[in-house]
Amino acid sequence: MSPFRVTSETPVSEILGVLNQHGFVVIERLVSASLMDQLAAEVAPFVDASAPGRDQYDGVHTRRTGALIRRCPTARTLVMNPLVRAVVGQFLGHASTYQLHLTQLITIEPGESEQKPHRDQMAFDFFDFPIGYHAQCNTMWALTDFTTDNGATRLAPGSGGLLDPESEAIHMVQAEMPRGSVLLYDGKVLHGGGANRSDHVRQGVNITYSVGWVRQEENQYLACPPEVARTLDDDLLKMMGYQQGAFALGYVGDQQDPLAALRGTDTKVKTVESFRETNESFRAFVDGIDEPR
Ligand SMILES: O=C(O)CCC(=O)C(=O)O
Ligand SMILES: [Fe+2]
Repeated sequence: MSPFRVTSETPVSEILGVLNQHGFVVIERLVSASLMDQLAAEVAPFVDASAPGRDQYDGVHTRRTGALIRRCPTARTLVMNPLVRAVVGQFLGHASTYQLHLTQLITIEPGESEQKPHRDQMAFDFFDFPIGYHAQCNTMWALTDFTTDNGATRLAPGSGGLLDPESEAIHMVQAEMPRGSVLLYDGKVLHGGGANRSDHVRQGVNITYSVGWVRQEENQYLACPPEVARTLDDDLLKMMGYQQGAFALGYVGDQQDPLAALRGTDTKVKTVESFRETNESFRAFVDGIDEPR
């Protein structure tokens, strides 16, 4: 794993270099054990209430616990972690905005077998995004240590191209990492949960991000109802999708900004003109619009 490992001191450009080259990178010990203790305590009752998966893909010995923004205040700090946002913001910087895609605690219990290798971008109805186009960037935070025995995520370095998932030639490595570390991986890299041959659970907080123009995997507007959303700060709400995803996406009613609508004020979304600086295609489009007479 060493070529894929960095620290919180590593410059963002280097972290991006590893992510771009291999499809994933591990930042070791990015948050403290006490933050993870707090998160574990908040989420524990919901894990106990989550049913195991119904098929081999979800994992019949795996519990998936979502809605972490609502249920687990400490997960909000992971979603908004500055270093992760710096990396993801640049990785998905080709789009006008990026957003939270899902939050899910994945608890792999003893006896679980390997999950089928897959690319997470298949969630978009198996649409074949062009090889160089990244629609999402994922994180897996180690709530417990991740070891080869307890089911650390398996990944195939450099498999973001056209490699056939069924191919025998796929070489997988495991993202072993101590508690508090985070694995970042793109939506194209082949990966899957590992088998848990140990006598204890493996828990990872899966928080993923996508470009602002796709549908989110977890419905943030219902997973976190408006009465809770109104208690959250603006930056987190924008990340959850209370923002204009692109010039014509996500408005409410008469072109009202979604965050303003939640707060009960009446601000219009930005015009197409305001996207001129950020996007070459917008620039060309806006330049072709006649001035009002
Ligand atoms: O639990 C893991 O290590 C990976 C899970 C995963 O890749 C998924 O469910 O999409
Ligand atoms: Fe996955």
